[in-house]
Amino acid sequence: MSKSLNTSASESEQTVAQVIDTIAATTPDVRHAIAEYRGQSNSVNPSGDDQLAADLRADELFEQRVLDIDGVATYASEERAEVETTDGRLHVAMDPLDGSSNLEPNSGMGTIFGVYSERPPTAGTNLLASGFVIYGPITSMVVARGGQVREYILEDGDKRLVDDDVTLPEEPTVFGFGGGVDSWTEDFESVAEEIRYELKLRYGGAMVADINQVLTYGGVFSYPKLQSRPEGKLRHQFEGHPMAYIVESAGGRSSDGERSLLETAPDELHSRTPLYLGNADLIERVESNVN
Ligand code: P6P
Repeated sequence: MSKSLNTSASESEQTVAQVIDTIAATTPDVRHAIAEYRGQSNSVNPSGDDQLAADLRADELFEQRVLDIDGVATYASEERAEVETTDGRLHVAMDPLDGSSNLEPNSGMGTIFGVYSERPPTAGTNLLASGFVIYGPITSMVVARGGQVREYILEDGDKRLVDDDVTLPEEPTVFGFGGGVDSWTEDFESVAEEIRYELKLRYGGAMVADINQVLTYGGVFSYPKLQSRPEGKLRHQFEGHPMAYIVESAGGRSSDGERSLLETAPDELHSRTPLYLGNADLIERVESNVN
């Protein structure tokens, strides 16, 4: 089906709004899939991580509905090797089910998305909007767009605004560091050792929930470079960029250890990156240690 191409900025704005509403409207089906598809899929994603059947089902649901939106040209996902294309102008990149390893213990999980003006792999400076959903005790959605961060409660896929100006608290109180102390590099371990005595540990194994803790209480989240894995674990395009755009829009900072995560494009679609996100002074302390 040929679709009318967006030809103006306001039409791009409309497309961004439609992507956000389509993702929200898909969440009841994803929440259902989480319950129905708890098993393994006996496959791995392009990054080499085990894929659950729920990962694949969530990816299928979003791909179908996002590509149906007039003005969307491509759909890229952590769960699929190639970028799917159609007529359109904007580009959507998603982690359809972030933290699916938490499915077994029924802990926090979510969906992460970014809407770009350029086809991935591309720099985060080409983001027009990004956001995440948490399938928690309630289904909530955080969206960054035009320098503003808003939080919604989702009921039957409809958005209800609960905070129209999400900003990081001045005084940080929580930290969450992935990878495990035995796998950290010495330079990260030294700054982590300082921070652990100053802040409260909040690490749940799903980036969406851990970043939401930082947005709520102030602090720092990191999945740093590791001794055996200098590129870290998390994906630059699907996790790093969208979350960096949100945290920076909320008054915080992001870093890959040297500069804002948004300033660089991943070498490849599924490239990983070390990432540090949170209150600016904490990110500066980490950067001055990990170079
Ligand atoms: P680990 C989930 O699998 C994820 O991609 C992120 O959401 C999360 O921050 C990280 O990996 C957790 O990794 O090594 O603690 O299981």
